[in-house]
Amino acid sequence: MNVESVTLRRIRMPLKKPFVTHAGSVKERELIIIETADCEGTTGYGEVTAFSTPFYTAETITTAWHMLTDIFLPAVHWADISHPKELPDRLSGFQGNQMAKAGLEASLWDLYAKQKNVSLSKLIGGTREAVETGVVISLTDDLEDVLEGYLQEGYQRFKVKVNKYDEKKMLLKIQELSQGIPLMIDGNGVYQQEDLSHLKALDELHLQMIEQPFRPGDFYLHQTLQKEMDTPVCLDESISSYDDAFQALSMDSCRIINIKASRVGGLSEAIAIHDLCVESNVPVWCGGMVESGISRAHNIALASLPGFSIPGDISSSSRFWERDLIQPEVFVEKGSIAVPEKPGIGFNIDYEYLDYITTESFTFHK
Ligand code: OSB
Ligand code: MG
Repeated sequence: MNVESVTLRRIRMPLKKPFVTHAGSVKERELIIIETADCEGTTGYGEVTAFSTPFYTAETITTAWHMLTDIFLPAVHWADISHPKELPDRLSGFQGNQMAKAGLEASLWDLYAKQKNVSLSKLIGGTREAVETGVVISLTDDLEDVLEGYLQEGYQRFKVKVNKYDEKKMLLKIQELSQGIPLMIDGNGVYQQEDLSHLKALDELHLQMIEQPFRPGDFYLHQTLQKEMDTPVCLDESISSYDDAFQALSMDSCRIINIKASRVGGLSEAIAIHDLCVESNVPVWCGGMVESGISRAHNIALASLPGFSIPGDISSSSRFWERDLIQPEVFVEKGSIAVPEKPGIGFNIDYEYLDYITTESFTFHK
């Protein structure tokens, strides 16, 4: 791939309004944008979607910066890398830190697709011209206010963050306002063993699924719930690798998987999980990380694979941002986003805005 340099930019993007879950609130989104350049000056972009604090997974933007600058970038023999899928193997001696690894791999995928003059979607075997999508309602959003706009954009599924034991009122209100659009909740691991019967009682709401009710790592409790519940269980935080997905499906701990390339350590691992789920007849959807357009563009390519048969969390740029980092911005119409046909991720970088929100940068030369 002739990688010459890798530039990291730490950025701060102001959100229109805070994104709130029971575990944490994001007011300003810190991210790391990674630019990989080859010897001809072609550039690829990726994004590290860890948060400023470890409320979702253990990584943070600061730990990812450290891993990349001090450990991962110097450890790779860049001259030997001929395809992005070789990166995970070169970094396999280092435990965890999936989001740092995934951001770097993403920048290589965009670069490689541009070198081959093909869209990232086509490169990985995407079959969709448009991806169907849903949107997430955060805990403090005013329901009437946000639902009206989301209904106009045609989102095909609503997902809500919940307050434990106070879910039902909110869900009934959304169902009343949302014209039969599928509805699901995301527990982010807030429930415990004593909540099994409480969760089972949610069957009466006919939710599309319930995402990550128990803590990551607890395949047993998810299995127990799925045995007793008609509503499909979907795993998010529990799946940080192909092996986790294999375990979850073998144990029937879930019937749906939310795939985030960042959570599983990169696009190669995400594709492997997708392929396993297709073989096992388990539908998947693409999760979101309150990310910039760069990561959103990668998600669109991933979600164009055939197994992504459920609308994901890929909202329009305007869901979170006054101004996004890409041109054109991501636009949802009738609940779908067109998959770009241009090379790589298929969006241009808004360099002026990127410079404006950069707080620190670092360039590694091979
Ligand atoms: O659990 O899917 C999650 C946002 C931050 C942290 C964790 C999660 C989320 C979301 C996705 O629900 C929000 C989005 O990007 O649309
Ligand atoms: Mg989730």
